[in-house]
Amino acid sequence: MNAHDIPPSGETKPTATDLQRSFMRHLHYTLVKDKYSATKADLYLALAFAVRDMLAERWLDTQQSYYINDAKRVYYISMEFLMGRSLGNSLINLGIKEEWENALMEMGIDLEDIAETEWDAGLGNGGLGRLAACFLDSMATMSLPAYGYGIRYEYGMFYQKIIDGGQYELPDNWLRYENPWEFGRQEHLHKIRYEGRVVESSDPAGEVRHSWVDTHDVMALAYDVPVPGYGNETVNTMRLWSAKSTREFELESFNRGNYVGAVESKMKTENISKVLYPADHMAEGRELRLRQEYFLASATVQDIFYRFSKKHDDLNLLPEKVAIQLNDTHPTLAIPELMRILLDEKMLSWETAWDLSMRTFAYTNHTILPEALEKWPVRMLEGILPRHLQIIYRINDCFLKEAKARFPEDSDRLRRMSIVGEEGEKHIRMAYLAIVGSHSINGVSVLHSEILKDHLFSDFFALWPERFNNKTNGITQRRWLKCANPWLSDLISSTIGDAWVTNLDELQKLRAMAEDRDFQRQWTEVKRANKQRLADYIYRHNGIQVSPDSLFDCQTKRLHEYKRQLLNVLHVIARYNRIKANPGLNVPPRTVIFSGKAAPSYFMAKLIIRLINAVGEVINSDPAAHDRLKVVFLANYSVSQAEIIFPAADLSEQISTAGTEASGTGNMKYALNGALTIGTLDGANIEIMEEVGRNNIFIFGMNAEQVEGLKRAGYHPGDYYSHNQELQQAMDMIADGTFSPGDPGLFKPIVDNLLGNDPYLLLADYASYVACQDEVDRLYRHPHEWTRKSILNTAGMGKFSSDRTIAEYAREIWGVKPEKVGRHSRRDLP
Ligand code: 26Q
Repeated sequence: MNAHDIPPSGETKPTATDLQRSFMRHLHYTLVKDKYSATKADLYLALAFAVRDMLAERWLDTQQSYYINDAKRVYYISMEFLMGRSLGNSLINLGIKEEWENALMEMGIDLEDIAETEWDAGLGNGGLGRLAACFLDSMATMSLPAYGYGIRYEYGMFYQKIIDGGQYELPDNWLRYENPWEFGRQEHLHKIRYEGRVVESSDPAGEVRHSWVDTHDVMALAYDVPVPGYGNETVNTMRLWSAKSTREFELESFNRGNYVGAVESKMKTENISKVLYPADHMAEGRELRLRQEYFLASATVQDIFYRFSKKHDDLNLLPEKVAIQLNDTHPTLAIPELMRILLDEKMLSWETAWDLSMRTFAYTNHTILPEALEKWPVRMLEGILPRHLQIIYRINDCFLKEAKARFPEDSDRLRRMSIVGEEGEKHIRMAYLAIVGSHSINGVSVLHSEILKDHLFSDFFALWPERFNNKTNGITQRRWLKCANPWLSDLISSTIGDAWVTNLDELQKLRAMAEDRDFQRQWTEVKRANKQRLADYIYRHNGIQVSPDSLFDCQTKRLHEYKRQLLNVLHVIARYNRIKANPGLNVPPRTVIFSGKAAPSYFMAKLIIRLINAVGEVINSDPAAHDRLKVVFLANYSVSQAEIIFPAADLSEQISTAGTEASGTGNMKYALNGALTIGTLDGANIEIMEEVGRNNIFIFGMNAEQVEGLKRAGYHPGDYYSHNQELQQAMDMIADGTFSPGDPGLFKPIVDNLLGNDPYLLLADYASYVACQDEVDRLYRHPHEWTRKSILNTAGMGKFSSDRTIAEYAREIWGVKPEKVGRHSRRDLP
């Protein structure tokens, strides 16, 4: 029926009347609202439903094409998908934003205004979750037969409030309002089993077989979200699982007569998909997290099997038809789960099952920080997943045999490599399980992949060098330039055409314009307008007035010691002291902007947030600094807030200790929007430098090798402190309560940490960082030079499109090819 409103995809664009009719129909019949009763949220929903209708035809056609042509599929399994808002992105990818803008304007409705009522889908912590979202966009745009599989958390990443300078976490009840982008699929449900015990028997051939019995079961219910490609007919699926108690469970427990008790335990089973863990590191073995990971792994593997089996009964075809990418170790239980199904249900031999499984799975590592590496106590696995523990032990036995054949007499090495760790409580090392069970292991930047081979996984690299490879991260230019920065997008497109939207290398053509004064002027005007927009946002949310003529110096990312927000703060304090000591000091005015969440249990990260706000309080209220320095902490960093910040930034802070940030992707988003980077030779910063040119980036500090060297030689932070007057003064102010007069000792732990056992060697890079910031000041005094470099940054970002990243995964790991979407008749009923 909707097809009566909006003509089907492809051929012709709908007229304003078509769009208005569809919008009004949803307002009246789907929402039952009129102009008197409709709220802004209703207008948003009516529009979302109308846009959704336009995806439906393509979505069905896409899935039907994959099915009919029996395409090889790729499954991207991730505990996190940080999608942000969908409306603007769908409009852009459908190529229909302007048409809707005009159609709504004729009705007196401002598209941007109602789009803002959409709640972010914040089902992720940070980099890893957003990478998954960018990958989905690229896979759809490149017409790859791909699926994202994740969990439909009822509560996403917490909402961050700043009260008296400190972080408070509020639940993100994102499903409170109707979510127009999801479709519950009651028929796609799988039973997920926990606990119970394993029974051994022999089959007719005399083989030992295992059955897993007396389990406690939960159902996984599918919710599908459309993922439209840009400018093509593809709409892929992101399938998120939601936990529901089983019917039997309900019948049984309710019949026992304890009604309230039964409801209580029903709620407990449904808790599995309740909340995203808000830590981007491993908080000590939380049982619920393990249950979540298995829930995702098992539901997804069962679903993959179901889809595969509709077309095939020869299991040997599995690796030819299915590629599974594990987004870090979080979904690694998919490996023993696939093995369990092949062995216990399909009755394959161990050797066959293992060979098929290995050729299907690939693993991406996103961190080398020891505290983020997943380890699960054997005791916990034994209770929750007894059959999987057996399988993991057998995987380990087979693996250790292979390793021993290759390294006989090297028992030290074998102990190091064992999937079962024996130090302290016996545990399973999930990264080793993922490596042993995958045919491909990749890092996310050149440096990071080298560190994996040379350090973290060097024993495995020695055994299987051919399995290791690099896939440098990327970002989707559709969201991070075209949607987020329409003014710059228009300027670029009117200058070099719009092919960059699907081929980011096209941006190179901007190089020729870098010195063109007229182009520079337009470039500056766009930046200035974006800065005004951010300044308004800052005023609305923080009540602080900042000048769009000041240098916008931004560090937005999770709060983490290794990311060294403290290095930035120390520089801010030193700068403030310079201004105080020399009231006539002629420095370009700066606004230093921070945003980011701290894991709720991460004491030091939360204290750093307090410090940033306290320093801001002092500086922003000091008339002496008034026209030269402001410090802003924006609450609740999110995808939609990031979309306002990136386009407005002059300077991007990427200052992690070399060797700690696996890649970074914010660094790419800033540079794409014309910010200059001040950064260390870490993660993808190195590759950004190579692409934009050494003269167009501010590099400081030790490289990864020097960091290693200094650690080996012995790091003595006290030396830096006592030999640098400015540094000493700044640290003393933190320690002595200058920023916490009511509680002078508040920030002492920060200084103690920096002078104690700081694994991130912050003080060692301080002098180099400040000198580099002085360079930044010098360049900012030459607006033409600055703008030239800004243009060259955008122009050099072609490599960092997630389209390039995905093309590499598709060719080198997955073996999947673009699948053209055909038009299929829908007049035939089943
Ligand atoms: C693990 C166990 C239990 C609970 C939580 C976790 C957990 C959750 C999230 C561990 C790590 C994460 C997230 C990691 C992450 O975001 N890493 C970032 O990945 C980006 C994409 O590759 C990189 O650009 C960043 O450098 C990296 O820090």
